[in-house]
Amino acid sequence: MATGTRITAVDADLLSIPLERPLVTAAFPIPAIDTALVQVRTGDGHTGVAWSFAFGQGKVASLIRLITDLADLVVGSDALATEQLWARMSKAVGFIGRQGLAALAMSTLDTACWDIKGQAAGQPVHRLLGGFRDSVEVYASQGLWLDRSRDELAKEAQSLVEQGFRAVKMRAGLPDENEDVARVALVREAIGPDVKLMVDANQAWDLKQTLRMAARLAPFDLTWLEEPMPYTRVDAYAIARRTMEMPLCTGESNYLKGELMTLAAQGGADYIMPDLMRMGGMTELVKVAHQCESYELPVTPHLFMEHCVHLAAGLPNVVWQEYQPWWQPIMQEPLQVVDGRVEAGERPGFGIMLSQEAVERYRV
Ligand code: SMN
Ligand code: MG
Repeated sequence: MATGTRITAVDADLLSIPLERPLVTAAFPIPAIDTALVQVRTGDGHTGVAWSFAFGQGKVASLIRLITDLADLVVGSDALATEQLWARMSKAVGFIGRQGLAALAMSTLDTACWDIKGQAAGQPVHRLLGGFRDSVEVYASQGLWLDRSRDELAKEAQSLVEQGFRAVKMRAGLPDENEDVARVALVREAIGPDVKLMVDANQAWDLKQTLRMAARLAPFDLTWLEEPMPYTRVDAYAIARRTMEMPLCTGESNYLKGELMTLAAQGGADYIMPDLMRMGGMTELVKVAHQCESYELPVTPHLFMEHCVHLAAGLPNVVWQEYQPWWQPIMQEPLQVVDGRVEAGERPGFGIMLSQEAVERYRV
């Protein structure tokens, strides 16, 4: 075993990163980004960084308890042995169930170890994964929430384009579907024909309504319609995908690779959207991305852009990273969007440099 990369300590901190205004989706409102920040330290001085989040400090406190429990299992082991660590963690949470908080806890530790893997090799993770591209197309996901008035929606959409985004995602799933259609029309008008537009309904509709809305939204040239139905209805997604011309995107709510691969195998989506933390970390996300390639399916990572730009830069079939700046306040160097793209960068590992001052400020 490489003793230099032996894990010596794991720190897990609860941060509450405030939002300027609460986010409103068809699923739930979000007042702050309560985060479990994990730093895995090794004997030779590397620190691997990852984080997960849950809605509410009580839930994050439980997550942190689970992370520190699993940390006892990994301290003393080689951080580079990610498959072995994952297998041991997965076995340890088998009784309580591997989904939910257990998946998030395993994912933070696993992903932090991937950071160390890159640092130990002196290479950015995207190059270890395959070095397919240097920069990644992103879409703006930080605005256009359901609470925006029509006026605010148009202004915000224009402002995102002025900030350099070439693609934006808006939310849908209001009680009045006429209002949803009017708002999509308004955003398309505001951004013009050349900026890409995604619409996320956060599971608000059933199959009939999804098909009806896909027809009503057809004139607005959507890049994809996201999570229109309850995520568990793989059968309905497969029917919708066969029926609709508009591309269908889902996957963010699934835990672990098995569920997602069922979705891919049954033809439930045109774009698979795995969530790094729900998947079980980078170890499992990479497997999902490779398997999707064999189904000729593009993958578009959900959130966690600081880590997932590396996946998107590394692999050919990983496209459209979601740009969500919730954790940018704790970075020394926020990611820059130029012409709708973000550079994956040349710093070793994920290249994440935390602002310790900001971490202190948001620590609960
Ligand atoms: C989303 C994810 C997490 C919180 C709110 C909204 C949304 C997305 O579904 O895809 O970003
Ligand atoms: Mg979504």
